[in-house]
Amino acid sequence: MFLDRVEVHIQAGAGGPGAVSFRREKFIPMGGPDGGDGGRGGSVVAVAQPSLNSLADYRYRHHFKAQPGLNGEGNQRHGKKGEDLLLPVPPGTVVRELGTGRVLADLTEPGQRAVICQGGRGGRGNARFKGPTQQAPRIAERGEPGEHGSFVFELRMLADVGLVGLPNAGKSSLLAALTRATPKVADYPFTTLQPELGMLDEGSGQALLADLPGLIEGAAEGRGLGHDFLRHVARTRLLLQVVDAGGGDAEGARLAIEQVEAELVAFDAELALRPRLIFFNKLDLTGSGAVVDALRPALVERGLEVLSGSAASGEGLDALKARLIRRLAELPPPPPLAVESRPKVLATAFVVRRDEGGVRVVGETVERRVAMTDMLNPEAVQRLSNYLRRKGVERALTALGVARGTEVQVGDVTLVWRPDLVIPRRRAGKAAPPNEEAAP
Ligand SMILES: Nc1nc2c(ncn2[C@@H]2O[C@H](COP(=O)(O)OP(=O)(O)OP(=O)(O)O)[C@@H](O)[C@H]2O)c(=O)[nH]1
Ligand SMILES: [Mg+2]
Repeated sequence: MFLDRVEVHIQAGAGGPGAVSFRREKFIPMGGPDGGDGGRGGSVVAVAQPSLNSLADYRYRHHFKAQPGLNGEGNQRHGKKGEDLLLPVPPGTVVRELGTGRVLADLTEPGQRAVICQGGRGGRGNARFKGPTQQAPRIAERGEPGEHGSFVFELRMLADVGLVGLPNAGKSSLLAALTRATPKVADYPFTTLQPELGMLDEGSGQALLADLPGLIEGAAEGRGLGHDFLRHVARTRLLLQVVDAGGGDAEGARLAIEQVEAELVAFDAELALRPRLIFFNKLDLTGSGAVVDALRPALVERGLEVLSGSAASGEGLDALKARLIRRLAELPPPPPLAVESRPKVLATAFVVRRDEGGVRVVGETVERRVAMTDMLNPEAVQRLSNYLRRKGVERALTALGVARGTEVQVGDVTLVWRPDLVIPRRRAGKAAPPNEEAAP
């Protein structure tokens, strides 16, 4: 089943917690801190895999989570890194952030990778908290939470030539006649329901052709099937506009050309500038020659190249093939989409607000700091208190009239607001007592 747009929800792994540990050796009763850092959490990484040609693998699975990093250990051993989670996607997949629509990656090259959510860094072990005033720190950080978010994977096929035209013009017949592809052909509109690729192989070169569902008026606004598929046209270097010349109705054919042009432009004005060939099809039918003769001069006047022939009889197809290959040789490959990175620097600002859930502090750095605090460790809680005071969170809570003992939500963590319990930082020279395990 062809699928070219999916929403995914992604969570990278959290970093592992750092360790609190002290060196213990036979004749060294009070060793220094030697707790190692936690391992980095696994990232979630999209990889362009040439064997795929649709996003069908994501039809039923939308949630992806990478492994967390492991705990740091004593003896300065760092925790093992969480394994990255690889998400294979077909080449041509664009990754956008859901909501903002920001393009985060355009995976055009086979094997190309993009980190979508970065794993959290490991928490620091107590060995790293040693300092002149802190000879025996009993503190370690928890790991940093992994990045998370909702994203859209969108496939924009990397074909060279896009076949566009009204339903029934003979686009699929042409694809079948020019390549080895075997698309469905039938005498009713909207036979083609999804893009189909075929490789045109001429001695002088190759071209990947994409047969698309027929366009009708309003396709750019979502009518018919055209809308979703127009984005595949966006990447092609050359458009092959197929026009039904059978039936002897020159006025109808002229309108057909205009209608398709209008839909292309309505979808993306840039498509008006895309190199384009007009191919009058069904030349085997009586009256078709007159249609071509009537319309050709005005088209040529506009700078368009006009060819004609028949997908059914094969007439004119050699010339068409040669022309396609020659034109493509002159056209540069389309550039990948411009990519914007997600902001890597966390916002330092925070707000304190009251809602039905109680009092909440919202702010990236503050939330991260709280998440990385080991709440069972009094020293760590002390440090957090100092941090919240320095940052002005305390002041903001007081200003809001938050009563002592109130629960305050920060990210996923609930804190109890007790400003009077915050003990000032120890002064230099009065280090914390060495821990009991290491004591003789
Ligand atoms: N006589 C004649 N009939 C043709 C020619 N090309 C296509 N047809 C017929 O036109 C009808 C439509 O052909 P398709 O190739 O399915 O047309 P399409 O443009 O792909 O149509 P949609 O997929 O519905 O948009 C079929 O009955 C074909 O047999 C041609 O060169 N000559
Ligand atoms: Mg078709």
